[in-house]
Amino acid sequence: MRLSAYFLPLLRENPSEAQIVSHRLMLRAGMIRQSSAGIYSWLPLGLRALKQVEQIVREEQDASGALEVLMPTIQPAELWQESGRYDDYGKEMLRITDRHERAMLYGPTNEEQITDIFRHSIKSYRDLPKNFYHIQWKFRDEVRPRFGVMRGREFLMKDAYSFDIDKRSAVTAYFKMFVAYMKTFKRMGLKPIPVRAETGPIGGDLSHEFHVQADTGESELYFDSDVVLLDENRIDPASLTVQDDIAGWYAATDEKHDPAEFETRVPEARRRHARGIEVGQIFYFGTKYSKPMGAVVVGPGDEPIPVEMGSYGIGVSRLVGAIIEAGHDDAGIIWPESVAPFRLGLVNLRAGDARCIAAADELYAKLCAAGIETLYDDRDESPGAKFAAMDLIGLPYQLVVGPRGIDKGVVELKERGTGKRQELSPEAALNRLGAK
Ligand code: 5CA
Repeated sequence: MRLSAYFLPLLRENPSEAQIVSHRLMLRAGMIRQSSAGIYSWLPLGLRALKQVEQIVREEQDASGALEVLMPTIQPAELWQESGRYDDYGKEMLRITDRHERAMLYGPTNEEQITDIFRHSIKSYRDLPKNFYHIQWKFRDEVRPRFGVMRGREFLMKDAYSFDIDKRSAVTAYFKMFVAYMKTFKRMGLKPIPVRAETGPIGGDLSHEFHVQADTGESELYFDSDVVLLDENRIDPASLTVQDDIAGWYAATDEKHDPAEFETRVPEARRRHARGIEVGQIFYFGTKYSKPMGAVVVGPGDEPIPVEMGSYGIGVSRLVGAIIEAGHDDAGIIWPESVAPFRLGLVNLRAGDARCIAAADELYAKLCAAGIETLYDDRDESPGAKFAAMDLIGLPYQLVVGPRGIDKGVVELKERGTGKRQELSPEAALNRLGAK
């Protein structure tokens, strides 16, 4: 993509409304634009990052065996009246009346909707287990939307819903998701901290939240620093002791924190008290929705069995902010390669110089041919402005073409994360980037 033809409305100044670094950087890098409180448009660069995050989430959900569906954002109130949550949910729910005076709502979550789909089509224990997920916009009329996409009112969530015949297999489904979540967040370059959590308005008695440690996080965590050693590849979701294995590491939100247990179980040197950003939460809640809504299957002995359910959320749009909180420096964002909106920024330092244009155009053509996602700064701007822009948007690599390099037959390759620079022949640079 040529920057001259792109839409990248960078801001020079720090926007005064942004209190945390990810919000500041997302605005300055032209990724998002606020529409109203807690509601954002995603501009081209931001949308590319959001799609990258979404795709990793999708791949790991698919790998876990969950089936992708797409449910609507607008739901009928009757479904929520059936589960009993219509009145409980309170002012966070955006209630809408259609032209026929029917009560509708903009979904804050989809337990009722998926249970309705399930009960209409799945009638036998033989069709279980099942896990359905979708990646869809949600609306919660938060009292205090803040920190940009971190606590929005409209936000993108991946939510999955599992259906099982009994508690044992429902808990297996729960820990399968636990493993999928660890893999998902690690692929994004994060160090997820899974903690025991309260279930809140979703309900149930088993829940974990997944956090990214950050001083700007809204949650307070107490954990054993060894929790980062938890290796999801060694968790067997079907084992009877899986809960004990995971409980082996002390990690809890402040609501679930037990100071006495913390002191007995965790040596002082490993006790951590830190803030975290909640990027996902999983719940096992048994028959909380299946019973009132009649999601019942016929069991092996022809007996009716209300199905055992769990639900599993990931804050897809929040993750974009969380990844930036975890990866930035004074100059701007530092994207992990897996979620970077482009892999490479190609910079022509002299937009008016025929030799530079020819060399940069040729590199650009080769990079495109090799399928390397490149943002090509071909604008007529000062070198300083170009370097600052590239550092701000934080693509993993920068390839710089300038007149002095051309005289020597070299280009400069810079790694954004380490700041390491290297002069290479154009061929060697393409090689390094895997384009040859
Ligand atoms: N139905 C369940 C699981 S599918 C559920 O709604 N869980 S949740 O309430 O924990 O939300 C799932 C994830 O969405 C959270 O872990 C968080 O990462 C994200 N999220 C929740 N509220 C917001 C918000 N206001 N802005 C951005 N992300 C949010």
